[in-house]
Amino acid sequence: MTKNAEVARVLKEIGLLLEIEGKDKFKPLAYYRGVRSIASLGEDVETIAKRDALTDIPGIGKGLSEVIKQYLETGEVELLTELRTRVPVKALELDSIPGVGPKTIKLVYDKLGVTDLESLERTANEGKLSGLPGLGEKTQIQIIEGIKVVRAGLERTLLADAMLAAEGIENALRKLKVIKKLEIAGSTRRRRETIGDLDILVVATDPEAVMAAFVKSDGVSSIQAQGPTKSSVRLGSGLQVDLRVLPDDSFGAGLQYFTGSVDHNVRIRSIAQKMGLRLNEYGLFKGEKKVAGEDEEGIYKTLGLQWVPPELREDKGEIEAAQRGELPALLSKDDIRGDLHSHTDQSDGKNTIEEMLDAAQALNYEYYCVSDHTQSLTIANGMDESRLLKRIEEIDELNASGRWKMRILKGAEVDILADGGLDIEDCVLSQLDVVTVSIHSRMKDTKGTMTERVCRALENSHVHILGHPTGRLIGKRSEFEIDLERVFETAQKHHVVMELNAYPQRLDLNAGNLRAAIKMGLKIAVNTDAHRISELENMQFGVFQARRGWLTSNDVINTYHLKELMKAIKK
Ligand code: DGT
Ligand code: CA
Ligand code: CA
Ligand code: ZN
Repeated sequence: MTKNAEVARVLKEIGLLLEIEGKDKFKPLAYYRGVRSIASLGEDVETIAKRDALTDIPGIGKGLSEVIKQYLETGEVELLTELRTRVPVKALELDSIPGVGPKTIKLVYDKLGVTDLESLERTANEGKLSGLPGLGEKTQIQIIEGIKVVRAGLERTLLADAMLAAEGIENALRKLKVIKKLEIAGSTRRRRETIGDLDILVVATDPEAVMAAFVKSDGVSSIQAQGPTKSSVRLGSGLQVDLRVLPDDSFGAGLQYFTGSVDHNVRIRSIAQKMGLRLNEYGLFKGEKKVAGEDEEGIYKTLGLQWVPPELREDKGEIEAAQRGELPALLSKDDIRGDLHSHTDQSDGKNTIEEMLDAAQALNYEYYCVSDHTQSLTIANGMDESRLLKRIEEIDELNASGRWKMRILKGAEVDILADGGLDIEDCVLSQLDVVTVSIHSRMKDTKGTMTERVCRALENSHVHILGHPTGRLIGKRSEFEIDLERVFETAQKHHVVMELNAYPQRLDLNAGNLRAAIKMGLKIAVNTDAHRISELENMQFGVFQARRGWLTSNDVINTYHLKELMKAIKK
């Protein structure tokens, strides 16, 4: 992992504290500029520092480069330590609240002595914010809402981040010769959107050696408990990791138990009881005799059930389906034949179209759709009709060049305007292979207005896909107010596909929405919305979420061969 995000955070905190201190108007701006350029770097900042080329990065001058060097070499920055004593404000924490920026932080610190999320919440609930200059009743409500969103996100970790952390620990542990088996269990195995803590299970010939190595893993910041069969540590990111050593002959029972969910397990245990059996984390027992437990399959089979994929273990009907032998054949990553939503440097993507195509080709895709933003999204440098027409021509040439075996599809992510109209003329839309429409503005519209807006957009006869239908960003922004049932009905009528956006912070639609959508006969497109090469890998998170929504390959149009895909989206 690169240090870029860490460095950006350090610069951001310095900028914020300088602005709150208020001695210099321009210095904070220089730091914010630095944050933006470090955050969008294509290269590891540490590598650049080693070449002594930090000042070559646009926006990084002598002063900032010294700060970055100090941080990379010592893990600390003198200026930041001093600032934190002079201005005892948890600036990053406050800044992460939607609707709260440097100006507000300075104001509430100066006038009310607010220093962190808790004291801000208290003063907001007491109604003290709305009396401040430039801060009305409405902003106060927005801030209270924002704090709720942040709180929900702070306590849990995004699946993608948790899996990355798990992978690091797993790789280190697997190097130990004494480890015979290792599985990640808990909510991570069930691929929930967010993870409370990591649960790792192992079988080992020397448990003490495993525990000793585990508590010293990279990234561990504190040891919560260390015992012969269970240890817990906390990582620098705040994520807790539990490691359990299980006996080899009951590994399946332990894996089943610690995968959860609790609700699923309660039901499974009661099925066992009704059969005169007893199930716990050591096995399935008839009296004293163990009848299953070495592997999970044996447990489910003995209980008269199909083996249940972990993504379904939420007691949402999977047990009944498993009893009837009717569990769906869930989508798998190998079923995916292409990606229908991606960006390039034509709008706000980081890579050129050629770079994105090379990366997509390496994934063995049969087709790949390039879908940059359109004109009303000015911050993303969206395309107008003339740029889009040029893009269409360019893609025709790229297809003709024969450089890529896959078919390059002509697309756009077209903005839905305030009234539900689109910001590209129909005569241009009609020349595209795949038209995705999305909401990127006025996200606070009332439910009625938002539903009307989206439905009207879906009525346009050139529209194929509704992008990230609820607009949520996990831990950052709630879903828009929208009547999804009506949206689904309209989509069904006008033959529009729903997107499952695989971006780890979006995962939009969620599992419940997906199930509702396919029940109505809608089709789904699982798309990465990649803005850079590395994000093409996010397809896996879309597939996990699709599985949690009970989707089979037949429900997902980008599992189809090109010909069938084109037929499926044809209006
Ligand atoms: P999380 O960590 O909040 O994202 O969710 P989980 O599901 O990973 O929950 P966690 O870490 O507390 O426990 C891991 C699994 O262990 C859980 O899914 C089921 C099992 N488990 C834990 N406590 C209990 C319990 O009291 N009863 C039963 N039946 N199972 C439990
Ligand atoms: Ca857990
Ligand atoms: Ca746990
Ligand atoms: Zn979008």
